[in-house]
Amino acid sequence: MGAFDWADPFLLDEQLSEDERMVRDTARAYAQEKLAPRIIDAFANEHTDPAIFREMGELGLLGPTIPEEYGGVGASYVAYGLVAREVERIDSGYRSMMSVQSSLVMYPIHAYGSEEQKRKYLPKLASGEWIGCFGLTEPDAGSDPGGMKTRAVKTDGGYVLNGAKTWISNSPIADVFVVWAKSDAHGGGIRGFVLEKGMKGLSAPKIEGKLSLRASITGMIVLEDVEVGEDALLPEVQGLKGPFGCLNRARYGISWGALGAAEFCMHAARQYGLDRQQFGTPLAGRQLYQKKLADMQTEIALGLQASLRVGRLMDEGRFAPEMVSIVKRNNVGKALDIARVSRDMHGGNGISGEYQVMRHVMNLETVNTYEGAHDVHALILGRAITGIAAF
Ligand code: TGC
Ligand code: FAD
Repeated sequence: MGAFDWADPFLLDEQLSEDERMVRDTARAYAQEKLAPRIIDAFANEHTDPAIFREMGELGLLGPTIPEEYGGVGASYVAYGLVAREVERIDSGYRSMMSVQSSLVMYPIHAYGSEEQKRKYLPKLASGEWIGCFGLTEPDAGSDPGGMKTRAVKTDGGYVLNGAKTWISNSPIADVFVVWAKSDAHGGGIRGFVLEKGMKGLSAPKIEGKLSLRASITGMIVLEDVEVGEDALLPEVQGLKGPFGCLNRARYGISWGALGAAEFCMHAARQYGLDRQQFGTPLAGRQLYQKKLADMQTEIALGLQASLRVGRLMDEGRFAPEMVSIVKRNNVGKALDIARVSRDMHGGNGISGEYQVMRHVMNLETVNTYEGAHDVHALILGRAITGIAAF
């Protein structure tokens, strides 16, 4: 008979390769030593520290799946998921900063870009010298990005872009903007463009006063007659499958990340219950308290195994987007429930910043909405099950 580890019930650790464990350990040490001491103040003061990109870049945590010749470390998607889990164990906002840079900016430049674009942008994005953002959502096109109004009009030698993107992670501090627009030169089809800070007509105002993801800056991207050359177009993709190809990777990473946040909340509730005495015994000695911990442990263990399986299939080139919808929807929804229950198990202390579980609740509300809202992923699966689109 084997031993049972309450913190790793299905022995996930031994299902990883040595390289994956090494990346995980690097991310864990960085997150615990450098991110954990900053987060309470950063969240309270709505402060995003751009130095975090350079620190992560130095350790190879940005775009880790990108090949070494472009500045990545050629890691597996399982390793990428493990990084997301360690970073989001501290805060979903820090994972957002990392995953936008990796899956939504570096991935499309690598997958759809020209050789010149790859050489120009990827090494600086990998090192964190440049910060990237991804503009898909618009004020009137969120769950339905096909309804976007941003337009690229062909000119001699380039394009003129007009439109507005909103709720864009990293945009106010970004150097590189991957923006999706309908292009008249391509029959109104959706094309990707790589824009740069300082271009005339391009601005990225901050969205103030968020009550969630406060350590990760969010803004708009406003495009007013922004003129770009032909070299700004991502040449190798056309249509919604361009942005969705990026979202598959980011959503997959989030499925791991959210469980990192859930693990933090479960571990915190366990410790709190062991330390806190009421009615003459530790709270952890009560049946109701133990049932909540058992439910948390079960969902986390099952969710991690599912993400590991999807990651392995991604590494083998055999994943389908619907698999990603299952793990994104399930793991984030369950993580949000776990964070809320952990908050309850902390009693009044649960609402204080010091205990951190309320921050995870507030963050996971966003994570449940972005990258395809919880119900939108249900509809993606409903379409796959029935053959009928119910969006
Ligand atoms: P639909 O007709 O289904 O598809 C249009 C074309 O796209 C292809 N496609 C995909 N390709 C690759 N991967 C996927 N997951 C794909 N899903 C669809 C499809 O094959 C088709 O290709 P083609 O060649 O036939 O044209 O499109 P639809 O308009 O009906 O879409 C419906 C729906 C609900 C699936 C989609 O619109 C959706 O997923 N909505 C959610 C929007 C979303 O996730 N937005 C995320 C914005 S970015 C963000 O939130 C970043 S937060 C990051 C952070 O801070 O961490
Ligand atoms: P809506 O689409 O208006 O949805 C509102 C509600 O209606 C949801 O509950 C949804 O599930 C439901 N709904 C929608 N359609 C249907 C339907 N057909 N049937 C039933 N119910 C439906 N976007 C980017 O492009 N880049 C980013 O970097 C980025 N970062 C973000 C960071 C933050 C902090 C936040 C909050 C958002 C970010 N987003 C980003 C935007 C995010 O992807 C969208 O908020 C998300 O896709 C949902 O769109 P929406 O907010 O317009 O909601």
